[in-house]
Amino acid sequence: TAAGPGTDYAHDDPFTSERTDWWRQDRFGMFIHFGAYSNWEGEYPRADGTVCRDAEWIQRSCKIPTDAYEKKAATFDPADFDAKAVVKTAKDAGMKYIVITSKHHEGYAMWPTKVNSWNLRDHSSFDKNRDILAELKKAADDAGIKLGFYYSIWDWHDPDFPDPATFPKYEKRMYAQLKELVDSYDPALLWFDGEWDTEDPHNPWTARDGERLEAYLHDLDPDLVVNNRVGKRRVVDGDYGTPEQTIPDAPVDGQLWESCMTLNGHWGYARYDQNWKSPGSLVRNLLATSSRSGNYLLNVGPDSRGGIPRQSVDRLKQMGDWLRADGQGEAVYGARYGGLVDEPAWGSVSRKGDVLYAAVTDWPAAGQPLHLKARTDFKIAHARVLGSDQEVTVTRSGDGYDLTPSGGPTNDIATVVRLTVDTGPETPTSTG
Ligand code: H79
Repeated sequence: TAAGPGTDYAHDDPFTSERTDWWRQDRFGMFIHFGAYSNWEGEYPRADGTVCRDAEWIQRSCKIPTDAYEKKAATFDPADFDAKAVVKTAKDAGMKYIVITSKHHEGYAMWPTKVNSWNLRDHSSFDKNRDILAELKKAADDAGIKLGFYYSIWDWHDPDFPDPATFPKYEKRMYAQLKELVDSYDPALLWFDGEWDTEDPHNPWTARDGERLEAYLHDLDPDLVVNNRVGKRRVVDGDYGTPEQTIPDAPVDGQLWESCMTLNGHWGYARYDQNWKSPGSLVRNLLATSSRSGNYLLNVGPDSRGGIPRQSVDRLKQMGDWLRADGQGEAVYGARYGGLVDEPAWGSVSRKGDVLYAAVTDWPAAGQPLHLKARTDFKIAHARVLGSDQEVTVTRSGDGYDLTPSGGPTNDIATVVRLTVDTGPETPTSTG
C-alpha cells in the first residue's frame, strides 16, 4: 500500500541497485510461452472422441499419459519460428526486454541441453542445426533488446524431482542447465516459477534452496536480474515481486515488482481462446503499472509452427503506436509512482523528476476540469497536452488542482497532460 505523504515523494528511491537499473527504466517487456505444450495448440483429443482443452498445463489438466505426451513432442517442428520477427514484434510494441520459457513445468528444454534428451533438439522434428534461444539472443542483441529466460523449478518429467531423497540429483541437473543457459546465451534476467508448495508431483523446494541458487547464479554473473520465485516470494528473495494476472492497486513498499499478464486467457497457445484484451485496456494496464513503479510483462504464445498469433501482433502494434504517438512513451519509460497526488479516477499519474504525466483515459466534457488531489505541497509551473497546442488552465482548487483543457483528447485510448512541477515552498499559481 502507499505510504503517507511525507514518504511518498521518496518512494522507490531505496531501489537504487545497479543491477536492476535497466529493468526499472524499461518498464515494458514481452513474455513468451513456448514449449512442447505448444504443439497441442490447446487441444488434446481423447480416445472417446471428446476434446480436452488447456494450454501449457494441458499435460496435467487433461491427464495426458507420459508416452502420448512424449510422442506428440517428437512431432514438434516450429519451423516458422522467426527470431527477427519476434524481436520486431516486441520492438514495435515498445517492449524493451523479452523473457522466454526455456523450460516450463513439463520439463522440456527449448535449447540443446546436454543434461538430458527431453529437449527441442533431441526430442522433436525440428531442424537439428537450429537453436531458437541462440537465434533469439542474436536478434535481441541486434535490436538492443534484453533477453531473459523463464525456468520452472517444478518439473513434471524428471523422475528424481518429486522425491526429497532423490531431489538433490535433480537439483544438480537444474544447476547444470542454468549454467548452460548463462554460459551459452548470457541472459540479462532469469525468471523462475514453480517454487510453490504443492503435491502431485510434490515440490521439495525450500527458501534455503532459493538462497543457495541465487548465490550460485550471482557467482556466475553478478548482473543477472532474478525474480522472487527463485525462493518463496519473500521480500528478500530475488530482485523483484511477480504479481500474476493482476496489478497491485498502489506501489509496493520495499519491493520492485512486475505484473505478468496474458493477452487472452492463456499463456501457451490455445487455438480456441479468442478472448483477447482490447488495445485500450492493455495500454491502461501499462499505465497503471508504470504509475505505481511497476513493470508490465505481457505474454505471447507462439503456435505449433512457432508463429505468434496475428491477434497478438495486432494488439501489440497498437500499444506501440500509442507509445510512439506524440512522445507518449515518456509517461512510461523511466517513469514511476507520481507520489505528489492521489491516483485519479480519470486515469493515472506517473512521474519522472520534475515532470508529472497525467494520462487521461476519461477525457472531461468541454469546460470541465480534471481534478488532482495533492498529497503534499507543490506548484504546477506548466501544463500542456502531448500532441496538442491547446491551452490547459491550471487553478488551485481545495485539496489540489483543477486542470481544465480547452480542447478534446488527442486519441481514443489515453491523452497525456504533461505537468512541470516545482516542489519548492512557493505558493502555486495558475498558468496556461
Ligand atoms: O507460466 C505461467 C503459468 O503456467 C504459471 N505461471 C505463469 C507465469 C502458473 N502455474 N500455475 N499457476 C501459474 C497458478 C498456480 C497454481 C497453483 Fe497449484 C495453485 C499452485 C499451487 C496452488 C495447482 C494446484 C498447482 C498446484 C496446486
